[in-house]
Amino acid sequence: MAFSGTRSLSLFRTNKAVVQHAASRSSSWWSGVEMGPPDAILGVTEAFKRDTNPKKMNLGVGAYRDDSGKPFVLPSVRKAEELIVSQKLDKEYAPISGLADYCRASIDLALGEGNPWVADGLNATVQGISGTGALRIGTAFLSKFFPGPKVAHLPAPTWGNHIPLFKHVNMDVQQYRYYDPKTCGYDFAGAMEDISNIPEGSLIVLHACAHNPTGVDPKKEQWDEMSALIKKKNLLPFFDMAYQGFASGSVDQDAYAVRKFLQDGHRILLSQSFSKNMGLYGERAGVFSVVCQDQEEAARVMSQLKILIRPLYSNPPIHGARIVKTILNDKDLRAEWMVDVKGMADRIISMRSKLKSNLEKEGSTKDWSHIVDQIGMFCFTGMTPPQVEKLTKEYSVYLTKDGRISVAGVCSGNVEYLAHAMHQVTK
Ligand code: KET
Repeated sequence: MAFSGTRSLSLFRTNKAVVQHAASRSSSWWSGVEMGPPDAILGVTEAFKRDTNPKKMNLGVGAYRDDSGKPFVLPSVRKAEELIVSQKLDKEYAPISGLADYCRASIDLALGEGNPWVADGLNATVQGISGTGALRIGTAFLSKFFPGPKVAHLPAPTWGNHIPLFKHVNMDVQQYRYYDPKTCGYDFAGAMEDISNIPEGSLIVLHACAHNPTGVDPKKEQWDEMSALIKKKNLLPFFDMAYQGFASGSVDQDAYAVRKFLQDGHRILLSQSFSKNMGLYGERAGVFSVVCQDQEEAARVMSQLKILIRPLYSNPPIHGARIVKTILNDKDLRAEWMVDVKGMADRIISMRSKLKSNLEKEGSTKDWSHIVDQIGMFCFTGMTPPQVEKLTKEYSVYLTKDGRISVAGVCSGNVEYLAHAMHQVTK
């Protein structure tokens, strides 16, 4: 128990004190607080850290590792940091909405340089505490102002934290078909049917690219059809873009859906994260935007976003945002960053094929083609919860219970071990 030592010990010295202690325990403020479960994703890292097996692998959280299995700080990020330090900047508060030039560079990255929506001032964009914080501002805004049903329609499955993000603001969650376990691919027909049954004027959440946890994205033509249907049903699309650049290696290609929906006349919500594509996990650099009808509406929305943020955390941290804007606004650093992103995406792709070929070498007769067909950081392996449990218990390979592995955590030195372990538990 985590009670402070000296005080509770002195209470035990006399019988009277013991009685006092017991009485105060039963009437404690927090006696009704139940022990909660560990987080489905971050709890995996906690368990991994406790394991003493030298062969252990953490394929739980989506965090990129270099080919020797070490956390990776992008060379472009290191350079940006050196530039920032050399400028001896102050540590004043950021505005409530964050650093303006950071917000501008970020939304331009998503919507494209010189895009008409930013040029026309239609976006209300604020800095968020990374992707999660950006989503949390979004859910707070929706809960207060969304005129449609207070229900979020999410893909099945979706990133685990999406559900509590909506529940925390008292919104309900429903899920539309997305993943087909039979093909380990996108259930386009099922998704279209379910979307066509969502009540008009509702909210739909879409993963902009590199869907988590499945690694399965709609094709361009499928996005086009989804956009048309979602327009017809007058649904409000909320794009979560946590992996721009990680699917294809190109930030522009990965923004296809977001830009296409805007071109088709949708007014969207958008959350962005630089955790993955700049490797800024702990810096918490994110962005939330509402693309509005006109400038006057954008100004009203912006005023309310600031009113929501102020009591939540007042204003956001500055260091990560400075890194991002330094990279995005400097031609050479930006070009170097694009190479860094492509390098990370390519290393993941090469690990996918190595994992598949090593499974075949092990003698596995299962069809593992989805390992190479899926994209982004994750592979939804199809392993069952008992197989996952065995993989962790007997081989110290840590992953989420749904069978998702972060391919970004696999490297040349452990891919054979992983294939061996996966074959052992699935044969
Ligand atoms: N959206 C999605 C789809 C997502 O996968 C994550 C993170 C986030 C938003 C938020 O990222 P942030 O670090 O707040 O910028 N996903 C990984 C980490 C996590 O669960 O927190 C993961 O799924 O492993």
